[in-house]
Amino acid sequence: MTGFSTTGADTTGAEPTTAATADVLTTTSTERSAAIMARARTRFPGGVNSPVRAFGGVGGEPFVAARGEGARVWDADGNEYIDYILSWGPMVLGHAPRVVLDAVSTVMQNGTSFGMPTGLEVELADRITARMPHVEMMRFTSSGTEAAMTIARLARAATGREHILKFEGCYHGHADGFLVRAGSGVATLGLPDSPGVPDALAKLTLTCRYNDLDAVAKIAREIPLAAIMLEPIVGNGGFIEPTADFIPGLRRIADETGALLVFDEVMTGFRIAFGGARERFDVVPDLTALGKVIGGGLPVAVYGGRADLMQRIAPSGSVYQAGTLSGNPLAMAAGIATLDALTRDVHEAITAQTARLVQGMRDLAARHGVPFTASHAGSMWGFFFRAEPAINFDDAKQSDTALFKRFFHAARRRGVSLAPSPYEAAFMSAAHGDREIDETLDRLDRALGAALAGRD
Ligand code: KE4
Repeated sequence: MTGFSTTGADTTGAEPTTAATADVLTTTSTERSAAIMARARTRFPGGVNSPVRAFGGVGGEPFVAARGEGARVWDADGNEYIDYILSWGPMVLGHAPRVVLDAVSTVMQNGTSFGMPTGLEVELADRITARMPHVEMMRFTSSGTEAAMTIARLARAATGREHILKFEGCYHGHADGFLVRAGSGVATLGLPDSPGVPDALAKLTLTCRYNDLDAVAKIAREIPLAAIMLEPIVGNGGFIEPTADFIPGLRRIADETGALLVFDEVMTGFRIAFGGARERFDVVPDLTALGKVIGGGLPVAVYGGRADLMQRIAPSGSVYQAGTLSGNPLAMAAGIATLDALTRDVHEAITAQTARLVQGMRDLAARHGVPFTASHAGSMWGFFFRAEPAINFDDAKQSDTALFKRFFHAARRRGVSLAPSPYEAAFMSAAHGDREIDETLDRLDRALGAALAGRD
């Protein structure tokens, strides 16, 4: 597949500006990045506005982004990288896609926020329901945290029950009740769970190991659950897929015990399948959270599902949730343009590129003789330095995280931007053409050799 040029620039022929032929980036310097971070540390905790960006999981100086275009990002010192963080999932078309820039530029001429309904919200909602018919009714928020926390509130109101079951390593945003054995930055920083969460609240969140149906059945029989909530494919404990019987089993247990089944698809939505987890696993949840891709890089998330449940949300019902910038017209425009460009054919093409990268990584790891497992679902992928696939977060934690850290830095030095944590998934975009995949595999091959030799 040639590069999906979404920025107007021909990404297939462009010569990378960094000396990619050298083994490591002939980096100009890191002075500008370091100077920015020195100032940032006087303004923000850890110098960042979200913990995982601080590189706590891998050490070293954080990446200070300056610009992105297609599959590539440049740091504040002008070093170029092929990017697989992609803003932790949203940039499914690549950075600065022309279709999104044009849509947002057009809409912003009419104003940027009204605090009133606009037609754009309905346009984006129609596109979501067209691909996920189980999301019969929905409500936009500005973050996945708001979407997930409201689902918890709604599930408790609808069932009259208080306990929610989540899975170790899954992350559903930073609302108090979810910071219990969570994944993502909580796991990356090895936080025992977050101080400040009242015990009385934490006790209402039960956890068990992902893929452990027996444990779920036991808990659900003993304690009335408002909801069983999961990432249909874990992206916040590293990339962990469900066993074949897991999600159908959760549906059965939820139906038998009166709990609601909730898919947190903030990360998996429009990535693991064109129609998300319902299409991939043929299981219909009662409620769903979405985010990231549906905002095309602007702050958008949504919660929705069965209309009879959603009608309980104010002002139709009495379950309260609100947001000043919910349904923001610029964010709606970015989401509409993204989903319109993300056709089934484009999704399949990105999936094929992801498959090529994952297989290429398996092959290079085998050549180096290192225990390695990698997998993907659609345009979301991940890997661990361990021999067998991880089926739960305990498995993920037993991977070779020391080698991951060396590999991460060696890859960065060779112009590949991976997530700075073994407990994060990676992503692919429509802008990653054959050239980017080939360059990536060559650079990662050399990076792994350096990491195994203890070199940078
Ligand atoms: P936000 O509040 O960050 O928009 O969404 C929270 C959230 C909810 N559910 C899932 C499955 C998620 O992956 C997320 C956020 N994902 C992380 C990446 N692992 C966001 C990156 C960050 O925290 O900086």
